[in-house]
Amino acid sequence: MNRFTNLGAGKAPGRQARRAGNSMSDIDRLEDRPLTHPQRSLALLPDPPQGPPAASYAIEQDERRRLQSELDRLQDENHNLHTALLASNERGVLLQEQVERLGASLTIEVRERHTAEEKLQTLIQSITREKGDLEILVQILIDQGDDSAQEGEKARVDGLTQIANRRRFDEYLSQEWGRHIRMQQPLSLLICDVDHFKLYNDGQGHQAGDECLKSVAKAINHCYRAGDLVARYGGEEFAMVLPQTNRAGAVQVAERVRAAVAAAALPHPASPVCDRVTVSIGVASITPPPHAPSDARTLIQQADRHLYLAKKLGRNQVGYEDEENTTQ
Ligand code: GH3
Ligand code: MG
Ligand code: MG
Repeated sequence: MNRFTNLGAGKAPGRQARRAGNSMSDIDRLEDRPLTHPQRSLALLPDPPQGPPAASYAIEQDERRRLQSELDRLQDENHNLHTALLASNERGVLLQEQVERLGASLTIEVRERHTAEEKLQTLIQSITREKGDLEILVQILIDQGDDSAQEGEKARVDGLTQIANRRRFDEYLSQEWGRHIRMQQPLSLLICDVDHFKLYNDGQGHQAGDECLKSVAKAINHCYRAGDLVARYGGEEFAMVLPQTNRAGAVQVAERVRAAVAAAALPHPASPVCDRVTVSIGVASITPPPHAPSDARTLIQQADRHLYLAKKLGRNQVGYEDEENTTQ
């Protein structure tokens, strides 16, 4: 094996490493140092003496061979170390390049993440702002909803007596009329009118008349059951809608109402009927046929007719038809 050739070939990576910016290392120094060739080493040994070999010469030859073999071994070892150093230097350069590449890509990634984080922060801030705005909007809508619900409620209450007003009565009667057409069950209506109320106002004054109407409303309002509606129908007239109630039941309720107003014992000195405030009540009760008109006009007309009858018969009484033919 020609070691010079091998070492010469090994120089190229060393020079390459220096070109890559490495400083002069032990490896380079080792690389540049000329290696001693075994033959040159042999040339240094003295020539054998001329003439017949003596015993000392043989010993010397043995020693020379041993030294030569030791020198060869050391040179081999040197060569191997040199090669290993060059290889590890090359690996080092590759590793450094790899580390530099990784460093560069890490820097880019960190920068990208930083940018993404900034964008995310901006997004979170704008979402938080929008959430705040939406919460305010929702609160405004809730308040408006509450207000309009309260307004709606107010719009259906009579200002004087604080019971349902005519608007609420109309809505409720229409709704119940439709429901009773579907259910095919009797719906009843009472219309109560304060007797000789004009005379009351004339005698007690209009303000006392108002107080009287409040007291009458209170008395009537104590007579209703769940599902019934007591409303101010207009002026000194009140109405009661009695769902799923037949004529007999409605007459009973009407009598209770009449008795409740009488029991309120509101003095009415000018009344030709009684010294207290009294009411006359018209009762209507109808099981609306399946194809009945959608409005409850017939029910109201029947209650009006029976109220007129009660008035005609002397007031302070309940007017109704004796016959059971209340279904129209
Ligand atoms: P009848 O027994 O036939 O029902 O006689 P009436 O006097 O009660 O009936 P009329 O229709 O002649 O008179 C009703 C009176 O009710 C006249 C009106 O001034 C009075 N009235 C209507 N609404 C109110 C009100 O809100 N307050 C007061 N104080 N009076 C009212
Ligand atoms: Mg009247
Ligand atoms: Mg009246």
